[in-house]
Amino acid sequence: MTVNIQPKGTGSPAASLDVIQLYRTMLIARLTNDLLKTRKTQGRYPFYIGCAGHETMAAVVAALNEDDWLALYYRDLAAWLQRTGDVYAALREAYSRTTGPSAGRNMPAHYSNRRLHILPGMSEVAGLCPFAGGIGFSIKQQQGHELILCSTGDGGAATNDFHVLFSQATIHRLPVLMVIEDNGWAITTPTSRQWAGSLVEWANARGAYAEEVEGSDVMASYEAVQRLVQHIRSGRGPALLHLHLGLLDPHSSSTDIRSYRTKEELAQTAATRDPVKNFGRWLVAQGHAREEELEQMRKELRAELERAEQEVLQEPEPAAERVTRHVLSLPQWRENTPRGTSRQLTMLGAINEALVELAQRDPGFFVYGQDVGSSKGGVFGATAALVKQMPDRAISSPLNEQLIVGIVAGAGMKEGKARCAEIQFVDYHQSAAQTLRLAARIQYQCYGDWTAPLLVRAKSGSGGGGPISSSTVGGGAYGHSNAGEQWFTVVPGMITVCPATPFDAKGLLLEAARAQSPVTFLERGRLYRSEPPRDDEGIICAELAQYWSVPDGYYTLPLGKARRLRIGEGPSRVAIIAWGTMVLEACTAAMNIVKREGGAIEIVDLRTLMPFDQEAVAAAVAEANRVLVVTEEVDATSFGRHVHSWIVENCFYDLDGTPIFISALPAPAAPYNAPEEIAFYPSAKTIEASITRLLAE
Ligand SMILES: Cc1ncc(C[n+]2csc(CCOP(=O)(O)OP(=O)(O)O)c2C)c(N)n1
Repeated sequence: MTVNIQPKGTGSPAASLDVIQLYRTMLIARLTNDLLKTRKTQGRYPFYIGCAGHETMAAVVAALNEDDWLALYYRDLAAWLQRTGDVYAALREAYSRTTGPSAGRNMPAHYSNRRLHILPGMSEVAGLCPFAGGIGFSIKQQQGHELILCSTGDGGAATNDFHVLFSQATIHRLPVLMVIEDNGWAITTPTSRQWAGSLVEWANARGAYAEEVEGSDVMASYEAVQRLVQHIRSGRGPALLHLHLGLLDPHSSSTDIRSYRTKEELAQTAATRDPVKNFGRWLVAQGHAREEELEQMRKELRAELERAEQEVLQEPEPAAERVTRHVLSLPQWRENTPRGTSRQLTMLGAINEALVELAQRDPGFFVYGQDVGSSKGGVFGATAALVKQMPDRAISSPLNEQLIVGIVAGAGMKEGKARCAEIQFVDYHQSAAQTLRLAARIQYQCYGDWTAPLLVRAKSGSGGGGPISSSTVGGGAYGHSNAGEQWFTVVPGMITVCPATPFDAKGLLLEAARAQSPVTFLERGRLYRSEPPRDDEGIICAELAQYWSVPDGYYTLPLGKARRLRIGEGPSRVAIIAWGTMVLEACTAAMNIVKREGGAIEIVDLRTLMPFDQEAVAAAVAEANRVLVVTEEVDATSFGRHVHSWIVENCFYDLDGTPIFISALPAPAAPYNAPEEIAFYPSAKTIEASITRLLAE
């Protein structure tokens, strides 16, 4: 099937549009809609959401180039058909066939095709918007000639996600065309509840060129889009189209249309605002076609669709065995010996070096976050070296964490490689939580067609500098001291890393940038400038101190592999499972006990929290027969509790004593004042007391 696709780089006038072909595309969308609606009523599948009244989107896409990017929503079947010509996709998604755009995983009407630049459709209304901003950002960074169209409904225009896109696009003057398909309703809620005043005036006042148009007038819509596209392509920044439409069907197959719309309004909408009928009338009036020809086309297309449906029904359905496929992509680690000279470095120094390495090796790599482009290199100075050496790769963002994650995630999706978001304090990632979770889901939801490589670095954990035991208090308090792992390790599809030493921080960060799944890289604030831990007599822990020596240049360390540290001689008597700051606390505790009592204690530094190294944990427990898990998360549902529970379930017969769990206390966060803060966190002393108790059991 041929479609109305403009070749690259042309801005052809409306006259060059193949109007018959456009009508045909819109008609296929309507006929597919009607067929699928009927099949749902016949009980052939559980759900259908339609496009009737939104077929004008074919004309919107007809005004674009074939390599422009599309972030569509569930009413955009006509846009999909206009870009792909694929009449099978909607049928395949409805019948959940492996041949469909999501290989049968997503609900009907969620369009996606990486090769054809169509982003994976999300059920979360406007959930794609922040990613679309990231695609636009990447196009601009790479001086591409394309643009991205991002569509959503009038309800979608009220979401944070849409407002994030609007800010991304206007602040950075991105090549983004935002289309609000306003059909008057968000399920049963009228548009007047979604925004106040004029959307066009609002957008124009805030830096986007905006127009509104009656969408059932297809040619007027096409011409409006041409003007908006011209504005964007001339480098003047984003544009917004407020497209007024009439919704001809209920919201979805689960909605009773009569419960919120009157008979009269429905009849009026169908009579006057049906874009397919209106466009057909226009074609006849303008002499492009005769009514009988359009009717003949309708009959032929309906027959063609029914044949396609029969073919689709012969295609395979997904097999249950594949249910865990495409959840996570860990990079295949390649053995590499660091060749650079080693120097003593802080973790902050190691992170600075890793970011410069990444930028030098990958021309598209950048760090994006609050203050990261200042000469200070962000509030902690992690990008100071990057700013000095390659200033265009450290880009300061507005103060909006979802906006930050969206830019980086979208750019990573487009380029197939992770770019880096810096979240100043992990506590503040929360506005970005939805975008992060969606990024982690993308690979699964489209069965590996798209991935969302994304590196999120965040300062996390107790405030202050140095190990808790040797640096008194930190004063991080609320908003600056959350551990964070409890938020990320529960997200399927996400990798979570938390290094304890400078050597590991650099090697793991360099490896994390190779992952195709999103990585959250938790940097413990206390460890940024920390020295190696010491025992009560001030003796440095040599087993750990060696990892303050960091090679120059590039090296990587495997994700998903723990580091096993043995303090003392002989078989280990206790295994301590720890990560981040707690590795240092555990080393101090172990040194004190071993000095007093002899023997050995093993500390398993997980390094990667999810997926964690189950083999190393099981081996350490099997040797010591006693185990202790220590985390600085608060005592609620937490990652530490997960590891503890995994040990109970999987290592039960290796245990000679109760597996101990140590965490911060069950309170919202560490208070600012010193006595309460010290009481809040676990420290070497708490760990030491637990080891003594465990050994006496
Ligand atoms: C973030 C989010 N909140 C709620 C829902 C449930 N929901 C699905 S569609 C919808 C209405 C969307 O309305 P609008 O954006 O106007 O699009 P329309 O369906 O009218 O085209 C809602 C509330 C959802 N999918 N996502």
